[in-house]
Amino acid sequence: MSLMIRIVDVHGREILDSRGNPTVEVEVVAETETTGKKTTARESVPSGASTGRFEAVELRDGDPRFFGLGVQKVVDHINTKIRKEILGMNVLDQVAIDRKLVELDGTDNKGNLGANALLGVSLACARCAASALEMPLFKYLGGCNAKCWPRPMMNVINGGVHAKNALDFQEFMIVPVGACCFPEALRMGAEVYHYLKQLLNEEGRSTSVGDEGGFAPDFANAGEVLAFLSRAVEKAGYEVGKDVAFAMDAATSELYNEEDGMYHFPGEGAAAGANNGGEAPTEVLRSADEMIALFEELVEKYPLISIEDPLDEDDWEGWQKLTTRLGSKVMLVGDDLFVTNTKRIRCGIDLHVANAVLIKVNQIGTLTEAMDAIELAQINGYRAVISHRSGETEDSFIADLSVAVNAGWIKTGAPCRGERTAKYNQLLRISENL
Ligand code: 2PG
Ligand code: MG
Repeated sequence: MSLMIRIVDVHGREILDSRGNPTVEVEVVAETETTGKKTTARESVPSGASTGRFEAVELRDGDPRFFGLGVQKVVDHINTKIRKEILGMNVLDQVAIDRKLVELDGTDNKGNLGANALLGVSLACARCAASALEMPLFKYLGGCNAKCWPRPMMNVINGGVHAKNALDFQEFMIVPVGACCFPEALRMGAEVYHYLKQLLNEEGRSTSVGDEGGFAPDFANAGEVLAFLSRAVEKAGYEVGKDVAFAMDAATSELYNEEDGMYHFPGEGAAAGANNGGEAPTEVLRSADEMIALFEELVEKYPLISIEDPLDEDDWEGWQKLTTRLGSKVMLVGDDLFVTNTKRIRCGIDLHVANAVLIKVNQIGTLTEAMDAIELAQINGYRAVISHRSGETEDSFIADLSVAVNAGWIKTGAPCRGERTAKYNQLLRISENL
């Protein structure tokens, strides 16, 4: 007879995320049948700013509270419709729970109950199950073969929609490729981060931080950022490329204009104007081919090992061309392109597009579907990069998930701001057991 740990309560509430916007938190209580022991676990839901068009729907109230961003309707769905159906289920039956959630919602995009309602319940059930079994979450999720620490991609320069600076690309990350273990990787990243701050200070540039904890000064373009980061790495006593490499999230769906089919760089244009003695800024525009040429140039010049969303979320043809040209040299990560959705990942595999998938649990809405996406990627030779959102909470679920699935990569911001360090610190704890 299999162990029964019955769900006896589900409770949702509205809390705040790292941007001060409302998000969902869910508590699940389960009772172990044989002992009567009750276990409570809690999970919360992150939220993106540069959301992909094909992501599952994050439901918001749209009334005057919190500028329309309240989640009271979502909380109500959790505490009524979802609670009623989930009560009595075995918390160990994650797949059955997630299927029930998807079925209850009944839409393709989770627009009925909200992916934020489903995800909170789904993750809280998994954490409750692990806790009831007195197992570390990563072991519960991954079993006895969970053994691989993820290399952190630390976003130390923020731009795009994550900061109010002139930098058009969204994220510039350092990757401590020379580290022997996770604590060393984190130390190296944190040291470079502090030297970067020193350098910015010395040059009178801003050291205020963006949504993901990276600095957000004005840089004219990607090349300028990567050159500056190289100096910070050297100043920290590391070798650029050998000890510390770079990664970018270009997040180009935010720059692409469907009407003219071009990528728009307003910040780069303004900087060029300023350098020309204050002439009126002319916006820099690039075609898909020019974007590919730009990335080829950057890869040639800098140890750039990973580029996320280098082209628009629906430009499959451009992605194909780019993958042929750069796929053997760097990781090409689909975020807005794949949205953690097995249908879109399958499409990418068939078209030989990209070679890595960004995994964001809230893009799809349940743990089972996110794990299916990881599995599909991995069995087809695609890397899985487990990722936070720009709006986060102190929750550290994704740290455990990254080890559970032996992903090998995690991106969860700068080594700064509590909601980012929560994940890194959890990985420090987990590393003691690896
Ligand atoms: C991204 C993410 C996380 P957001 O684009 O990869 O870094 O940003 O959560 O705003 O979509
Ligand atoms: Mg992205």
